[in-house]
Amino acid sequence: TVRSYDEIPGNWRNSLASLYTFWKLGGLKNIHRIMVNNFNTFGPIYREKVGYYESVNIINPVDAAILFKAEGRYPERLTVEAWTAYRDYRTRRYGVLLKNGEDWRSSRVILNKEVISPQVVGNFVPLLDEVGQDFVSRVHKQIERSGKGRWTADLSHELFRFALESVSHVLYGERLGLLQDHIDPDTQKFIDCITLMFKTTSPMLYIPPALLRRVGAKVWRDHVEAWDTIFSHADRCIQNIYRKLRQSPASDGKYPGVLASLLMLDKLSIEDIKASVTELMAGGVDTTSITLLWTMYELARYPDLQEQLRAEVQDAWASSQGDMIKMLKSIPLVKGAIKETLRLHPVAVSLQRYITEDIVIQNYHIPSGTLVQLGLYAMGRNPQIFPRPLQYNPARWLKGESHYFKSLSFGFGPRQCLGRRIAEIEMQLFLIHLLQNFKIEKQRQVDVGSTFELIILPDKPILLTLRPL
Ligand code: HEM
Ligand code: 2DC
Repeated sequence: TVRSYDEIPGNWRNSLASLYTFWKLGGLKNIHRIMVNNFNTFGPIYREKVGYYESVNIINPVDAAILFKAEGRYPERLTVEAWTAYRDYRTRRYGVLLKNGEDWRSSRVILNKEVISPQVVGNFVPLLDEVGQDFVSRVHKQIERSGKGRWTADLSHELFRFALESVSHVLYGERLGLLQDHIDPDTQKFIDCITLMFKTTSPMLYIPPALLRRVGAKVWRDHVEAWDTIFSHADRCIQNIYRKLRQSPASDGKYPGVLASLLMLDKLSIEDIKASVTELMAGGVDTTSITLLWTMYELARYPDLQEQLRAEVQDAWASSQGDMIKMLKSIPLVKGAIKETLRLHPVAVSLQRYITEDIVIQNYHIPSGTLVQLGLYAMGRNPQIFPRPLQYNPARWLKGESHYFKSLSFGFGPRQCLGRRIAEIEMQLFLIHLLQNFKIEKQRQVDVGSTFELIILPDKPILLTLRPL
């Protein structure tokens, strides 16, 4: 017999007890580890009430499958209220990230065609390849300058620039020039504001932004300022393309980028296009850059694995004769490495859906309308799900074993990450070029942990050394 909703284990009846564990385990910046701790205490399903939202948390791939079957026609995540509050405050339109219902679906269907459909993503390859090559040139130049035959740095800033240059090339069909020595201060400010926007979002998961706004709290003011900068900078980029397109409509058969394609398609209003393209631009910076930084860190820790990957890349290069689309089809271990990085260091601590029908998970009844969260970070580190979970082992994604609902770093189904294909191609090409040119090394004995600032980030700077092969 199925047990009732109220029998689900957890401290949900006692918010004070939850608050105590929350605080004792380091609170806000530790959410991912608190979730691991909760699964260890309560088992594979628990119910909780933290701050103003209540949820049921699950960890097993088979349970994830049940969850996603009940997501309905208009899948909905936990609303990040800070983000909607900002748009309401400034009377700005929601983009695809924040829309829901039919409004979301109609935008998403059109965006899918221009951003993740197999018919268009081939167009992104030469654009992203060019940026990858330029990153390598920049590193060679820095090595030369150092006079030491190597370059040691906290590469996060370089990677932010690389990621913004990449996503902009795809969105606008134009280079911003961020891999040159001198970077426009407004662009640097844009990059800094994305990080600040994420950082100021996390406290507002627990304290309602409307309240913080009323008392004039600093986090709210910083959050508003961050989004203001993001929107005004993105607006300038968008206006620039819009103006050019009106002066001389592209017709030379060259792929013009996502924004121009959307404008020419003429199926979304300009305001809708602006809102979603701004989200794509902002969503395309910290996500891929940090994932690449973690990947370089892991490859520096496992030099033999790094050589294996390099060998795969060299073989693929030889057999594809410079045809990058072909090349991307023959690097399974590089792709496994990206999956492996996201298993241990996911961008999103959890995936969430409001279920649209009653379901049974772990023999508990969960009513329609409940917010159910899959603990992505906890799942990736669970030894029952991934044997020897702390081992960075890209080959685990190649073997014959089942990967049923285990590869969920970009989410699942029609509401999954819209930038997924851009992100994947960008990261694969980056790693190809990097491995073909440099050895990646790290300082001895520095173990890097992680911290939650809405997305999961390294808790200290990662110093890496790049040495020409
Ligand atoms: C949504 C992860 C890069 C734009 C999401 C979601 C996840 C995610 C987990 C929620 C999916 C769900 O609820 O099922 C990642 C990871 C990335 C990445 C791991 C890179 C390593 C990007 C990039 C962009 C982007 C590069 C923009 C170019 C978006 C947008 C959504 C989204 C717009 C909302 C889609 C919707 O609500 O319909 N991402 N993301 N992401 N991501 Fe990403
Ligand atoms: C954060 O409890 C923790 O891809 C919350 O590129 C639940 C939650 C809801 C939505 C998630 C968010 C978490 C993490 C960051 C995500 C976001 C959806 C999209 C966003 C995963 C897990 C992200 C980083 C987008 C951001 C685009 C934005 C800057 C315009």
